Amino acid sequence: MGLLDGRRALVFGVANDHSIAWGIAKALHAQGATVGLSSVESLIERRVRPLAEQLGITFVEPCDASDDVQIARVFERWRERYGELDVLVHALAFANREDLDGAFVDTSRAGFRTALEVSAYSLTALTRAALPLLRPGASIITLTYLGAERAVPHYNVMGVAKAALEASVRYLAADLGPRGIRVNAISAGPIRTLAASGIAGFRDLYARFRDIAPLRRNITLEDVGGTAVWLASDLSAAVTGEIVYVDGGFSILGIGLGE
Ligand code: NAD
Ligand code: 0WE
Repeated sequence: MGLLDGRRALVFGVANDHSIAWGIAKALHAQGATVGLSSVESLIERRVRPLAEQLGITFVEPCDASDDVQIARVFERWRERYGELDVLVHALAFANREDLDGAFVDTSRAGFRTALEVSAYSLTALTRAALPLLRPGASIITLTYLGAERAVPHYNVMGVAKAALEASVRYLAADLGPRGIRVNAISAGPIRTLAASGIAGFRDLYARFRDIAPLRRNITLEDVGGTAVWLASDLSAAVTGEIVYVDGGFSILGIGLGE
């Protein structure tokens, strides 16, 4: 008996086996959910299909979350295959690389727009397209980071995009609550993924996290997957509009003196 037996889940944002989206897909699958994966076209055949095969997942569809035509198509395919949707996972973000380096004050209008469109608006776009398939009891989960609330060196415009994403979670939760649909975000501590690799300062931030966080360790895909299972299941039936911290307690500290 799994916590998610009979539930159907569509997970956006798989790039490789280090992706948070993949960690969540594995955790949902392990609890009995039927899982589908979506990613950008360029990653589908080489990266995502082989991972899907590991779990016997057959729904693997491309979708650029900044393109309404592709969004409409992926949910139409889902409807043809599975009819309804119980769990929607949004685990994607993008800002231009040059905006994650240097000073926030230098963010261009175009860079600001890209980060907000791909990383924040996409949650509302996916939610609206999914709505006809969602039933009472459905759960929508997105991923955010502490840089939404605090100024984290180099996170820059992504912090502004995550602030917009977190506000979107509250407005979507207020909109969809009357239909029995919940919307929450997981605020994860730093994890070594493709999106975190090669970023100025991430190495230091990752290494120091372990010495400062109350639990004195880094965050794993299993940590995030476990919380996603809880948010997807009826164990969290009265939880909506929340930002759930999966960060070993890092964000509760007034000052991190560490070891
Ligand atoms: P990742 O690189 O594995 O995943 C990011 C995904 O976003 C990729 O699959 C990429 O293809 C996708 N993406 C980018 N632009 C897209 C677009 N236009 N349309 C569709 N997909 C697009 O990295 P990750 O760390 O697993 O990131 C997943 C989520 O977790 C992001 O929202 C990120 O902000 C968040 N997050 C990450 C960390 C961390 O430390 N890694 C911490 C907290 C939150
Ligand atoms: O949300 C993120 C990263 C999102 C991200 C990463 C990239 C790298 C490659 C968005 N866009 C891009 N664009 C690229 O070209 N995280 C929470 C991980 C992360 O990124 C940081 C962090 C943390 C944590 C950047 C600076 C400081 C901390």
